[in-house]
Amino acid sequence: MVHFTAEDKAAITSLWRKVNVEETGGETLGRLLVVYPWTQRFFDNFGNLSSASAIMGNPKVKAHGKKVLTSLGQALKKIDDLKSIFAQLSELHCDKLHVDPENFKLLGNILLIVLAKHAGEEFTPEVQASWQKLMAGVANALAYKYH
Ligand code: HEG
Repeated sequence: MVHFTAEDKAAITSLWRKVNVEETGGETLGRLLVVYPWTQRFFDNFGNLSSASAIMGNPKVKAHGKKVLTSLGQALKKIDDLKSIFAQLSELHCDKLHVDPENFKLLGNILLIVLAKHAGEEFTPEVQASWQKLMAGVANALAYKYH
């Protein structure tokens, strides 16, 4: 189980306060679909995903990216209890969406890259370590109900 220290929590929330969920969410999901094109198969009802610029400008990608980051933001309020926070979403991604849980790790790492790009100096090694821990915990929680 991932344990978050007081320093982790402070580092996570201080960066989170500056995140625009729509912009960062859209860029994260868009880059996931560009960098790992096989992830596009889960979004075959999203319209035009034919090129990097089509993906990055696709309004459904932006809207869904916002949804994912909003859900992450909710989870931050109960960071010591990620497993219960994500229990329902874990069941949904497993039973209904059939998303391979490996993809949660990929998305976490893409999010880290997008955060780093926007945060500049504030993205210290310590901040990165806390965020990597968070996204590992989230990926773990989302995979927990898989069977
Ligand atoms: Mg998932 C739906 C959260 C990673 C594919 N995802 C959703 C929903 C939320 C969510 C809140 C809406 C659920 C609902 O409608 O009740 N997703 C979420 C988080 C993370 C994540 C927090 C990781 C941090 N999702 C993820 C990944 C993939 C994926 C990596 C696939 C590569 N999600 C996916 C799909 C849907 C959702 C296909 C349904 C989209 C739709 O058609 O509306």
